[in-house]
Parts: sequence; C-alpha cells; structure tokens
Amino acid sequence: MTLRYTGARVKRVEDPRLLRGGGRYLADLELPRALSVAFVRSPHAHARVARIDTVAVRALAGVVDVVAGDELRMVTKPLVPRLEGGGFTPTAAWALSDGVARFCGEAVAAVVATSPYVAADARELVAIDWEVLPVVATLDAALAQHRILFERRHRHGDVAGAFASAAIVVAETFEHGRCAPSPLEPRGMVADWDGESLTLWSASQAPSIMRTALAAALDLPESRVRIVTPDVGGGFGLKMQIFPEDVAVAALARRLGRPVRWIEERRENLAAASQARAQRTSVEIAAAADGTVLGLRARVVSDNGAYHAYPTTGALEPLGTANILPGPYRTPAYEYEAVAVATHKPPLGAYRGVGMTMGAFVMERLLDLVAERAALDPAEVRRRNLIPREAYPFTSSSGQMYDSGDYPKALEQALALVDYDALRAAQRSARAEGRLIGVGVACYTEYTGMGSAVFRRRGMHDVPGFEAATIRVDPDATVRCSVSFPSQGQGHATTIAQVVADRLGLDLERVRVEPADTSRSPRGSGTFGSRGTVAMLGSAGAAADVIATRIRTLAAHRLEASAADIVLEGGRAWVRGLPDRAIPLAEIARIAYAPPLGGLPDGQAPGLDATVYFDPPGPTFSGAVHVAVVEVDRETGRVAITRYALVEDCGTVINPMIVEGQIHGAVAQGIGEALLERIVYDDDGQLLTGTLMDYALPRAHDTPRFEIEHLETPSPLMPGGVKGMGEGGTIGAPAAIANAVADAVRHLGVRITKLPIDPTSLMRT
Ligand code: MCN
Repeated sequence: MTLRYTGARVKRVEDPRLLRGGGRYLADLELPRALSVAFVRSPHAHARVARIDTVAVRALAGVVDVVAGDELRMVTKPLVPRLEGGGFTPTAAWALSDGVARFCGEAVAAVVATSPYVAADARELVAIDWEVLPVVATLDAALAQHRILFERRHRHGDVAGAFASAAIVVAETFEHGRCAPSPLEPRGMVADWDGESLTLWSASQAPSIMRTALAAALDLPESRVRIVTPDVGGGFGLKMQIFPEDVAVAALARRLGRPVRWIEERRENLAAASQARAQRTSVEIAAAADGTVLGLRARVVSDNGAYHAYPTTGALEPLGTANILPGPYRTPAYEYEAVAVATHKPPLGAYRGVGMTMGAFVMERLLDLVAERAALDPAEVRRRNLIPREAYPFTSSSGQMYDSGDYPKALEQALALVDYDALRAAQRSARAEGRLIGVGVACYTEYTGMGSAVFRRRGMHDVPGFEAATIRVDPDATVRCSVSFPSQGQGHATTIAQVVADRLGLDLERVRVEPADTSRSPRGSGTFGSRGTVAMLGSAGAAADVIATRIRTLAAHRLEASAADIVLEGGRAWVRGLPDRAIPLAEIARIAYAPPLGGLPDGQAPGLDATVYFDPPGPTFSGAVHVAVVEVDRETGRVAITRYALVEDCGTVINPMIVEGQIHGAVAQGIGEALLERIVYDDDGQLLTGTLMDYALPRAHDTPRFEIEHLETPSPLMPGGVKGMGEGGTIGAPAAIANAVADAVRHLGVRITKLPIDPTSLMRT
C-alpha cells in the first residue's frame, strides 16, 4: 500500500462547505408543522413544586400544550446511569423532575407553542408555588452531610514506608473551579413521531448510546428510535451525555403527534447543561533528597451536583484524576480515595480532558514544589522521575498499563524548542528589572482509545466501548463510509478519507464520509475519550482492507493474475510491473454489481461493501510536554502568555495539520481553564455567572502563537500504531500555565493552588 495521504498535511475536506456557510446544524432544520418547546426551570436550587397553574399560559395565542413533570412521569422512565463495583449511589433524573428541583435551572415543566418566541413568552406565564427546601451548595457542606454519590479506594506498594523514608514530604490541597464546556452550538433536539417510530435529530456525540437510552426511557424498541446527527458546532464531551430535556422533547413529540424542536439558549446551557471539574484534591508526595518520587497519597473529591450525568456518572471526574495522577512518572507507591458528593447544582459530566486536567495540574504543581525543596530546576526533577522509554510497557501505580512513550526525549525536545537555558537567563535579567516572568513545564500522559474492557473495569455498563464502520463502494467507484462515531469538528471526514483512500488506492475525493444516522450507520459508542482515531483505523481502515482484498480478487480474475500481484493506485488496478494494462476501479466495482456469466470469482457474493466492528484493546496512552512562558503584571495581576511550546506524541499521526489544529483548540480551552473560566454559585446555590459576560471564555487575543513539534512512539496495541490526542491540550495547558505563574510570583510568597488563577487572587495573596 502506498501511503499517499496517511501522515500528510491534507487540508480538511469539510472546510470549504462549512466556511461558505453551507453547514446544516440542528437549528437549521425546518420540519413542516414543527412546534417549539421552552422549558420552565427552577429559580431555586432546591424546591418542591407545590402547585402549578397553567391557565394563563394556555390562553396565550399559539400555545399548544403545557406539561408538568407528573404528566411526563406517566409516559417516560428516568435516566438512571449504572456503575458497578460498589461505592455507588444511583440517582434518577426524570424528564421534568420528580416534582422536586435539585438545582437552579432544572426543568420542571415545558411549554409547546407554534414559535420559539411564543414558547419563550409562555414560559414566563406558568405560575408555580414553590416550597423552598434546604440547600447544600458547597463541597464542604455535602461532605459534612455525607452526601456521597461515589467512593472508591486504591492502594499500591508500601505507601507508609515511602513516607517514612522520605527526605522531602510536600502536602498541599489543590482546587479546580466549575467550568462549562460551552460549545458554540448549545444543546437541542428536533423530534418527530410518525405514529409508530421516533426520529430524533440531535448533535449527539454518541448516537448509539442515545438511541438505547431514549428507547428505554420511552419504552420503545430500539428499532423504532432513529437518531440523526447533522453538522455539529462543537461538543467537547457535553454532547456525549443524554439529558432529561432529550427525553422530554422526544416524549412531547409522541404526545402531540407533531414535530417539536428545542434549541437551547446560552443561559440554559450555562445553567442546566452538565458542567465540569469542580474538584478538590488533597495530596501528599514523598520524595528522596535528590527529588526522586517515592510515594503519593491523594484524596480526590468532586462536587458532582445533584444527579449522575448519563452515561458517564459522577465517578468520571474523581476517578479520572485519581487514576492518572502518577502521570508519566515512576511513582512506586500510591494510595487514593476518589469521592463524588451531591450538591444542589447541575451534574458534572464529560468535558475535554475530564479528570486528567486536574491530575496533571496537581502532579505538575507537586513536582515543582518537590524541585523547590530539593533545590532542583523544575526540568531536572522531571528528568529524574520520568519513566524511561525502555521501561514501557509500564504498569502505573494506579494500575494503568502505559503501552508506549518516550517522555525523557519529549522533555529534552521541548526544552530545546524553547532554548530553555536562554529562557531562564532572560527570566533572571527580567527579574532584575522587576518584571515577573515565569516559565512552566508540564508533562502529562493521557488515556485514549478505550475499548469495552476499560469501561467494564470501571463498572460502566451504559457505554458499549466498541465502534464500527460500514464501507460501501458504488458501481462508479465512489466510496461511502458510515461510522458509529460522528465528528463534532475533529475533521473525521478528512482523516477517515485519508486512511480509506490509501487502502483502496483512490483519490481522496472519491471517499465520502456520511453523516451519522442510526438507521444506516452501524452501532457503536461515539466520539469521546479521544477514541476516534483508534476507532477509525480499527473499523474503517479494516473495512477498507476487506474491500481491497475483494477488489484485488476481482481484478486478478479479470487480468488473469494472482491477487497478491495486484496493485491498487490512482483509482486503477494493475498487475505489478504492468501499469499499462491497468483497469479503472469503477470497472471492477461494476463487475461486483453485475456478475458476469459464470458468476464472480472465488464464489464471491455480489455487491462491494463491508462492515467491521472494532473493540479497541486499549487504552493507549499518548502525551506531551508543554512549556509556557508568562508575564504577570505587577500592578494588575493580569497574566499574559508570551510563549507556548509543546512536543506531543500521539503515536503515528494521520494528519499533522489536524492534530495541530486540535492542539490549538484544546490549549485555548486550557487557557480558559487556567485563567478565565469559572461558574460561580452563591451559598443558596444561585448561579451568578449565567451569561457569557460573566463566564469568561478565552478570546483570540488570549491565545499565543503555538510552537509545536511531534514525536512518534507508535502504540504497540492499536492498528497503525495510532493514539488519540484531541483532549491533550486541555490537559497540559492549565498545568504548564499554573507552573509558569507560580514561577513568576513564588518569590513574592504567592502560592498557586487553585484554578482558574484570576488576577485578584494574585493581588490579594
Ligand atoms: N488525529 C490524527 N492522528 C492521530 C491522532 C489524531 O490525525 N494520531 C486526528 C484524528 O483523525 C481526528 C483528530 O485528530 O481528526 C482527533 O482525534 P482523536 O484524538 O482520536 O479524538 P476523537 O476523534 O475521538 O475526538 C474526540 C476528542 C475529544 S474527547 C473532545 S472532548 C473533543 C476533541 O477531540 N471535542 C472537540 N476535539 C474537538 N474538536 C472540535 N473541533 N470540537 C469538539 O467538540
């Protein structure tokens, strides 16, 4: 196989259409007679619906229906995500609550009207008498009341011995505020009931999981629920979840027998969609006098909110942090306790880097503190602790099997990229002038490409874990790929086409990736946990191989040669050494659809398609070394990122341009987490950051120019040696930036233990 596209900087095939405004997003979908849904949401963090009066709203012209929770409870089941393995308290999230709202913004009733504007006006007319109940608004209050949703413990090695023999012990508590995934396109759903079946258009990252969940919630066979995924304006993990609003919209379409649509408003997105992080980790690290890490103890507690998100559960954030905390370092002894507590807030869910962002932030801050105590440069303490390449495969002290990596090399490459010694010298002279320059280094490893074994080991039963691809070659040799893992912007239409085109010897333009539609696409899990690349190699790549073998057999028969000697290239097939006798692939494809007299060779059946299911034997661990340089303004505490460099390793790279684009986007989100983004609730559980004026997202001028280099340590586990990387930037950036800011202000006695680092916190300390 000639690799014409795989590994090349191929421009994204989806972009011309999207850039010209040709994208078709959920809100662009117009169905005849469609009605609009607006949700009536609780203004209280914890309150019972004592009485609900809908007389006034029903009188409003254009209002078609008003439903309260009890009406939908008769026709739906709640979302009850499962987690096996003990320590888990389930929650049930009903379509419009069970009559008690458990966070400010929870939907308790819905209005259906002829336009979104009427629905929004009508929502205001629904009169509710609330019985306000006591609120548990903080992690501490939830801990004090023992409101535990999830709890797991782990110990490996002689932790007590490690601490007893340590010359250096550092104890610290780190916190990460709540943040909101904030895709440009918020949530939504368009639902249509034809009297027998439901068609649901949703920007879902996980259509197969959504179909299973909604079929169960509506008590329908899965064959009567179809999920269609249009273009998606970002998901970032948020849209892998299934929400009570999804159940409500689907149930309303069935109830009314007319199409209904709900397009979430930004305020609703900030108030009622799943949120992320909200974690406190108390940790102790034991090290020898030379900075060698001997042991680690951690108590990871996340403020999960009121419900487990479906299907991820409240285990996702604390367990993710606890498992990844040892990072790419030899950490012989480790014990952790991972806890999620229930507060009256929206649930925590998946968000790019989930759990791992906090893990990297904590470990990287700790290593800098160890370096300080051991009087070492931060780069040196890492050199002394990174797992050497030859030690892979390496089982971490949290039980993760790291398949491959070369972090010592990545570190040296990153230091060379920024000319680290010169940077430190420049920092010293700037310091002499009173300027606060800091340099932060962060190394992280990241689990990607998980398969069913990982989800089962974690006890997660609502995430199947496998993926699949169907490839159909039309008689004109156009190749159509249909996969179980839709793209939210990652560029799958390009990278899948690269992989498939190479295997079939076709021009890229001949390969089309079709939108996800559960009536046509194979069943799988979805795009999350940086599984897409692994999935596409294992399913679409393998399906293309099956088809290539069939094409070779057909061509060999036609050319009277052996299939092993057939070359597929440039849309043609020929016998090795005889390119003059090439036949176009379209001619071969036509044979598959119009068998000649005597039938197809080797008893082949007609048609030219293949479906391959793939259960990744992972995870496979990718990672990077990030270096951030910041300048802190002495007067205002404002942090400016003046340089940002990184060396990333995601195994074999399919498309370096896309990988770099993914890094740009993910680091931008990491910058938001490090410096800007914080969802704030007051002590009554009231949301104080309900608009994007209050919740600060990073803007173009907050992002620096990125200096990126690649290092490839192919995965020995995954087809083609690929690893995922889509979340990496969000994992590395907060840690590197936090270390850089700490480095800039440490001599002033300022400690960096909380994200985001806002200027006022720097000024006040
Ligand atoms: N890639 C590659 N070679 C590799 C690894 C990746 O060329 N060795 C390419 C892939 O082909 C793919 C992209 O990089 O086009 C990301 O691949 P991967 O890391 O496998 O991640 P997924 O495709 O599974 O995407 C999910 C990941 C996650 S978990 C979140 S959250 C996320 C993200 O990627 N959300 C995104 N990137 C996003 N990008 C956009 N624009 N929007 C989102 O919502």
